[in-house]
Amino acid sequence: MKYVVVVLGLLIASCSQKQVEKTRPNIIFMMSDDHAYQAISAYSDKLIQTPNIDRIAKEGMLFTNASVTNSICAPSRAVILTGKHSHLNGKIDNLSKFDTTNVTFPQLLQKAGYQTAMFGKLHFGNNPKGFDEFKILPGQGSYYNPKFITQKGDTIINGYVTDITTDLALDWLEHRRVPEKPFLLMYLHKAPHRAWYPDEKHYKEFTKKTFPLPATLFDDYEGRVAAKTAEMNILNHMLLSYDNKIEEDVLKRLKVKGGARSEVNRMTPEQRSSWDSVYGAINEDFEKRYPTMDDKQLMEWKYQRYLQDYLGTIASVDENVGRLMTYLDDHKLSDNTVIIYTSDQGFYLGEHGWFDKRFMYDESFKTPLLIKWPHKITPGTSEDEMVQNLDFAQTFLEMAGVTAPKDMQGKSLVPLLTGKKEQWDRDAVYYHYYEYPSEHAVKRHYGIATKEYKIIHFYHDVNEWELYDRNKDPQELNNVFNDPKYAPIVIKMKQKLKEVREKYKDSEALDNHYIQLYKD
Ligand code: SGN
Ligand code: CA
Repeated sequence: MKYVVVVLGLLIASCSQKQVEKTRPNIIFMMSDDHAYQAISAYSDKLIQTPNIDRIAKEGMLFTNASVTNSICAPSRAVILTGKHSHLNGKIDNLSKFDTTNVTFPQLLQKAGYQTAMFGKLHFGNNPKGFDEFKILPGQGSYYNPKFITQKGDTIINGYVTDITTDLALDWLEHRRVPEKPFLLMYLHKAPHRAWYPDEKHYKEFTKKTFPLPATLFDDYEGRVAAKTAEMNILNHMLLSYDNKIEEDVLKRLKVKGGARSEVNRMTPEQRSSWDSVYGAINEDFEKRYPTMDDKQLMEWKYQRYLQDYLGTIASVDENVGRLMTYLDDHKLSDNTVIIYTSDQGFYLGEHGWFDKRFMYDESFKTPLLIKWPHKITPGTSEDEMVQNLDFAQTFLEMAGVTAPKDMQGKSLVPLLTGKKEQWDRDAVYYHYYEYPSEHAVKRHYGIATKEYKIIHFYHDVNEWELYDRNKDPQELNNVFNDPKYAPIVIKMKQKLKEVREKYKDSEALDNHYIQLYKD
């Protein structure tokens, strides 16, 4: 009898434990690299259809005012993992190594019983902590036949990076997932990072397309000192070889500065011959047309070439997001899995004549954010509150019932996700970019955005202020900082900026510290 009671007791205990596990959701964090919200049809269908990514918003929430705190790759990832601004987590730019003494949310989830895995691009210079399994790309990684860093050493996997990243995630879900545990899966795409190499199916499709020109493609940067000196203009700084895939021989004949197209050298003979069959014709056509092109025509030609390849890589991302979601459906995992889709920052798709990111102007400051959380989020909702990548760590910890460390600086999004908007009181977000002097020559700057205004201070080798009226001038073409009509707003915004810097523990002393570090 005693024996029966003990066995029964154990059975009840293990059943209730399994039930407890089911109450904590699985979390899939999907992030692409440089994916502009302009290139997700849930935001705008002018450029591309992304039905699978859109499904996350259809069944969940679309954030229309999500931003990053520092619009560049590795710093954004460090903010996401630590829930702390760059000036406190120390990863201010892409060049320095991530300080692994930082506590990250995956470590905390792992400690709380989550099974954790990461696949794809991290870009930290060191391996992630807090993961049961990881297979990550070294640095930026490659599109074709990429190398991966694994816990068992480096390996080259033949194929296309976006498909492979998904294969790795599916293989882990299928063969190594522990069903009794909730899981955290970080599924991180390299695409659509420069230099934009689509797979065969999508370059065949996208090189035939023509896209509408953005209204600010020929921006003259009047009134904006740092915009004028930046080196990311499609006409002047995008490379015909590396970016637009014009062969060196063709450029030599046209007497235009050349450059390497290193990714083609990674291709197998079959991949290369298929590539050349499509891009060879583009080269022939360009060689004929180039001698008669003026600057406007060349700008428009480069813009079209840019978008064809950039969007082609996104079509693969969308299809692969679909593959992963179908797996979840087929294995009855969708119902208890939170899916987040975002990018490490936004990107310019010709707005202001640019490619790349880094600035606090909207296209690179804002980032896509779509979240699906069955039974919690009302499907098909849209949210315009100012949320940031800084908030993700605390959000995931709250979803998992884990108390966040006190020194994390974001705010859990759970109230916004679950219809308790009255608990949300943020009225400004903070931004600080550091990587200068560097590629693309975007000067150091910090600022705040409210729903109505944005104030930015460019410092280091300049001392320039900018103010934008976000409602009247959404394209951010008119810097009204010196307009007397806005003098009272300038006073208010400067005061608010000071308060926000103090709140987040940023300071001139830290600005100088990071300038000094950069020199050393
Ligand atoms: C590379 C790119 C840049 C890009 C940075 C940072 N140049 O250096 O255009 O701004 O990455 O991107 S490239 O010649 O190597 O393509 S980030 O997403 O990693 O921050
Ligand atoms: Ca990036």
